[in-house]
Amino acid sequence: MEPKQFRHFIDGEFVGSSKTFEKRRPSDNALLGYIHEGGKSEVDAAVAAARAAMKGPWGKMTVDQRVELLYKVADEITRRFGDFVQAEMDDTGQPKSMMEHAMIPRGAANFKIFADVIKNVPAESFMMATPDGAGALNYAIRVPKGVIGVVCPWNAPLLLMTWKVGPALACGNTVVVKPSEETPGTATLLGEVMNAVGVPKGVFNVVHGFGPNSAGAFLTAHKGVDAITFTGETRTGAAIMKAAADGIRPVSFECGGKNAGIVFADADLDAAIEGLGRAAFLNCGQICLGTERIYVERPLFERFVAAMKVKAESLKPGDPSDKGTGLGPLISAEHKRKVLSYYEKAKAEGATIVTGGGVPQMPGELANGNWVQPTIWTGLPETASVVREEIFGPCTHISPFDTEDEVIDKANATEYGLSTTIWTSNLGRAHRVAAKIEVGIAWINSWFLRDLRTPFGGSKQSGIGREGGVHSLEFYTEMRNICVKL
Ligand code: NAD
Ligand code: 6OD
Repeated sequence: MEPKQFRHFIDGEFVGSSKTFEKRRPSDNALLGYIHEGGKSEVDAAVAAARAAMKGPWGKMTVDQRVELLYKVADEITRRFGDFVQAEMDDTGQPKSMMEHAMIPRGAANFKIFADVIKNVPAESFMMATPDGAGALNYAIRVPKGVIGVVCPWNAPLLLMTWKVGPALACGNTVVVKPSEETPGTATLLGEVMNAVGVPKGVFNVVHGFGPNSAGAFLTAHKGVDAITFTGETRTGAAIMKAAADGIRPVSFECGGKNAGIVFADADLDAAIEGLGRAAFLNCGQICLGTERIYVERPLFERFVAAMKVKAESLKPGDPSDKGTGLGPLISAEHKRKVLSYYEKAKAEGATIVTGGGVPQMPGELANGNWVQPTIWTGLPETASVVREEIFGPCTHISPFDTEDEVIDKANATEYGLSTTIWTSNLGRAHRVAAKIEVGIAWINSWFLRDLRTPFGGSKQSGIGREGGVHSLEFYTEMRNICVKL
């Protein structure tokens, strides 16, 4: 495999830096390529290009023209589907089927949905009385915020980048994206797509690099960035918020979680196992909405644990491009060390290990990858670190509960508030419990079922603001009221 060069995309051109760092495949540690590390000068150039583009043809386009271009972006992603699947699979090591059925189609859908939203959004207006009797008309228009800094994580690179870039561009902004240092591939491809369909230069820019003292920190501190949208860890969000305070620039944050799954004894067990098996292990547990703690009503507890064990053990780790592969690796050796340190903590804290807890035997070159076993624990108190802290691995703790109030209290006893998933055949109880869990998204008898028109985001330390459908417009546009004296 010839190593690739992951260059920045600035003002419609791919440009390199003198410093680079290695990108290795998570599945077998093979060298995939070199990522160019952006510093202050690359960020300055990208922000300058983005500011200039606001004044160029992009800034003068009608909504219809922008919508048409964004549809072309989505269609070009679909035309180059195989390239996107391969790039994301190389970067993350996750199974090809997930790339084909979820990650890459969502990348295209994120452009279409926000193109449709901006085309159809109504404006508000008010007639007011005036002393001379003639009155006045107020109407609001939405204008772009300007240059948006987009800081992305590695766990669903294209999906999460386009979830921000789609609405930002639909609203007429320009963007400078800082992809995760772990996953450069699809951001680079998206630059090619933008050029292929004729998005004006400077509208979409990418600067690769790290966070602190690197591209991420320079971008978020840059005075030429008008607003910052970020997905990643809560403590990174806190650092970015400090940078954004200078210039009181608005932020939209989607951060970490420690989401509770709740299973009542009247739940459809097979459906709950299917849903919670995905919530615990999909993407090797590296989904912010996933479930690292599950509470099961006592009469169902033993059967549930036994069935989840079967589910976990049925997930076969393997080459991401093989059809039978059900589990990918963790993103990096560093993340593997973190997850395994929690596996050790669970043991030290007295957990019963129902399954997993270690590293699987992998054949050939795959033995060099970042593999860990899907793991289930029981028997820990609510104070245990694996029950309290976000691990971001394929692991979950299952404990029994006796009453509705008890499980609501347990689910809410966390500084996070991203999502929950509730399983019951009693719909009255489902609605009642969903309304009481302090989260941005509560799923009932489902998990990660997404309608892109709905508000998405986190409560408490899981985020600031909501994106999705018209809610994205709150962040990506400025509302201006125009008052006309008649
Ligand atoms: P991370 O916070 O380590 O990194 C995210 C991005 O921030 C990267 O591009 C990184 O380079 C950059 N960054 C780091 N420090 C920075 C700084 N000081 N200034 C500017 N940029 C900086 O997160 P991650 O490890 O890439 O992703 C995993 C985390 O993301 C988990 O906590 C997960 O829960 C969270 N996440 C949340 C959602 C959500 O929708 N709520 C979605 C996906 C992931
Ligand atoms: O579905 C989405 O829009 C979204 N932001 C998903 C986040 C997944 C986190 O890992």
